[in-house]
Amino acid sequence: MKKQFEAALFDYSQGVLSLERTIREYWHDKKVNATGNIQNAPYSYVLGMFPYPSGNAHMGHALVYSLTDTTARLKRFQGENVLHPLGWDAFGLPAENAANKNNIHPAAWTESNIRTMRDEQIGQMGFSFDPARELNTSSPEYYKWTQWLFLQLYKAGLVYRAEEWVNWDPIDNTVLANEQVVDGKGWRSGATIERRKMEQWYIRITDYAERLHQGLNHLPGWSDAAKSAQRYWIGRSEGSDIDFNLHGHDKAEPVSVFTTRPETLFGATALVLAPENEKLDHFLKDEFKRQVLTYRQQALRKSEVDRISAEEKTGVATGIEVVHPLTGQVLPVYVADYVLNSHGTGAVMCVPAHDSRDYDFASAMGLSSIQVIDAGEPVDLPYTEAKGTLMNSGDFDGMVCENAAQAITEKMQEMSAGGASVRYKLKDWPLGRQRFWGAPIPMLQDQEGNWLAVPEDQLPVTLPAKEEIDFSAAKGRLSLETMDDFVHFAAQDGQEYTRETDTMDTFMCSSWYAWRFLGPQNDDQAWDPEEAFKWMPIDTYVGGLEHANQHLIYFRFMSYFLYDQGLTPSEEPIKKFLNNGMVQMGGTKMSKSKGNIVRPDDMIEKYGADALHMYILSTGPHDRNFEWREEGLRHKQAFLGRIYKLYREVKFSSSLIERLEASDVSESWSKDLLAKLDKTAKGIEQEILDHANYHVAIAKTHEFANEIFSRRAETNTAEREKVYQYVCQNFLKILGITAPHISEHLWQRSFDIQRSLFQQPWVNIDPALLPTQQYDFSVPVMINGKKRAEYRVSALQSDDEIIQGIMDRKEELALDTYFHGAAIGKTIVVRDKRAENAPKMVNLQLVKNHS
Ligand code: ANZ
Repeated sequence: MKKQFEAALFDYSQGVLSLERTIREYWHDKKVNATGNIQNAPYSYVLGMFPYPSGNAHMGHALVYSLTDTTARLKRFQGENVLHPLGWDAFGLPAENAANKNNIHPAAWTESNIRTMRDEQIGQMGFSFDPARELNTSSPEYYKWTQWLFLQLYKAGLVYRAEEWVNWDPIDNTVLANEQVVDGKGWRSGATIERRKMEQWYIRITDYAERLHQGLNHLPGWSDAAKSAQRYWIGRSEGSDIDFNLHGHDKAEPVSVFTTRPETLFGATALVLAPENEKLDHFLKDEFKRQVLTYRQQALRKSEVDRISAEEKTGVATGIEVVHPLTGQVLPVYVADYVLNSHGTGAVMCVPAHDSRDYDFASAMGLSSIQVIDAGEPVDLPYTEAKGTLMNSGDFDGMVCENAAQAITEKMQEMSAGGASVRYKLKDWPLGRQRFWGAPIPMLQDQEGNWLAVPEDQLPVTLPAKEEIDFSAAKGRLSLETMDDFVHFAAQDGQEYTRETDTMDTFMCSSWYAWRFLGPQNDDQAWDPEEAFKWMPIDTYVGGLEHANQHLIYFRFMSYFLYDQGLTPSEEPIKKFLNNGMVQMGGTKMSKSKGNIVRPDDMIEKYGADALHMYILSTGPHDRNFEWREEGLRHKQAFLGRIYKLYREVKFSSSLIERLEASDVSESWSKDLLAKLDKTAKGIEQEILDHANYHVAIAKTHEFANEIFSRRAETNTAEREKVYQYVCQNFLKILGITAPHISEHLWQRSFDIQRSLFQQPWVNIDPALLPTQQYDFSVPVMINGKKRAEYRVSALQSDDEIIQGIMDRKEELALDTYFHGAAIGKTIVVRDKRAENAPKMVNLQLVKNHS
């Protein structure tokens, strides 16, 4: 037995690479992975975050796209239209660095990497990407529309230019957004970030801070981890602004502080400014100027993380004084680096008795403290809880904290010296990068220095081509600034203009790529809004949690903006977000720097793509990190080898058996096997689509395979033989969603069927056999062809009852937004004739209301 098994395994493992290659060619020739467009079928968009074309696909790619591929294949089987594309996030520094080093154009480096990754690495995995939907963000056909989008933001008043403190990466020589600074270091270079003052283009993303924050409450398909990362980053905090007038300068603008604890106002013994805060520079007397400027310079060299986490607080006096708005007392103003310029107003009131940072600072500076909250028992200072009643606070004495906070805030409002305020950590998005390899910002300056937008019909503003670059003059640093033909030009009006030489942050390119996949060859539009209404929001999006503070913020912002422009159907771009875990080896993340990389192509060469695909999905819940074990791959290959052998040995009658149900057979052997098939298929659907438990789906696949192996010797009646063949045919669909090559191969070889396995319907699940309550279940609610909700129905309800039920629960189902300005047209309740006419899907056609 063992010998035989090994022989068969030998067979499969010997032939697997050519088997897989042949199958991929077949899929390609037959366009099996083309995006569906069947009327009245749901539209499902399944997307993995697109890769940077570094030239090296890694195990993370294999993991992300294995998750999307299995989802996409299952949904196709279920008869849905599926969009499952792959593109390239192709602008960025590595290409530019490589180009500088080797005097080649970054485009050439990028293209050759794309070829390697597409044709040799990711291509070998056999993922069901539609090749017609490929895109490359560094191609002029793409970045023309990135520039167009910039102009739409500009027209909407969401782009402005300002001189601000920016994060400066001294290795990559460029500005970075806060999102790209991780623990005080540049996210690519690892350089300690400096602060510089520069004039820059900004996107007013903070206009959307509140909506981005609130939107998180309506994302049931996101993990709590992803939502809280976003919540933290947006950093909404409710509090009050309080104004302090400058002592001795009655006419001067007051200094505002932001506080979450307005009830402690009487405990303020100083006012502290962030070092970068220049608002009071004007009032600095000479004897203080020097120390303030020196301290500022020192602070600029520290990262924000180091500043707030430093145990010893430092600071300098400014000699400036302010007046307490309620006591009239004169308080000193300090500059200290524990106050950040980027938060609140860049100034705080220092309340040593009730805030530990202020307490440390006051101790270091010898400032006094005033206790203003009576905890009801003796406490050590600082007492930081907001529990107790007020003391030393004039008219507010005796009030409990919460009431006092409100009363003091109202008082400030009455005095026009502040009031309630909401502040966000999220900052406007500095867009320009002082780099060559990015989408040029489509702005011009006339000779007087006025900025103008490049007219839309003149897009794209293209990067200089290879022939236009003098590599010897570039001296290892390509820079648009030095390329005169790019910078200067005379327009038709005879005027001379200069172009903006900053290029856009690559996060701009990836903030809208999901829409471009709806028609990447479209020359007339960035995308057709009608397509967006079919496909968006994305049904399943897969990628790393490390993007929660970067890409996902920009992506959500863009979607809100596009929604406001009427170009996409929903504010949120992603219904279900699966954040994948990391592949580890020796307990740490696989990475080049650690030298613990296992390359997917090496593994494919040894075991085949199907084994890799199955292994990687079987290692545990998708969001957990997992330890790489090559042994696991060997097991998967052995498993596939056994299946291969079985299908070779069984004599099938070669024809397709369309449907077989319990009622068609008489032996309990047959009924039982059919029931197990249906239960397995249903279980896998639920595990993948409802619970994202891909590993459990694979366990179920193994379990059912064992059933097939063990029943093989029992097919001794005509009925059993037929049932067995039917089950073997259907098992290939189940196996196909995780091991597509071998399944297609066995399908083609064992049965005389012209069409691809992946163009077959999913296992026909006989509802009578399922243990789940068949009279109370969920059906998809489709609005204009796109699934928008799930609704629980009973098989006994009439069409009218179902439609009415949905209309009554519009809000609960989060469908109300689709009904704004629209009237209900045709309604269809699709029923399943094979399942006692139980409702299967509800279609609502909405028509725009023009009245
Ligand atoms: C007085 C006070 C008294 C405070 C007290 C706290 C406790 P969030 O927004 O949740 O981080 N703060 C305000 N702006 C700051 C800045 N630019 N840099 C550093 N700290 C800043 O917390 C807001 C609180 O953090 C504010 O409330 C302020 O200190 C401080 F018993 O004001 B509080």
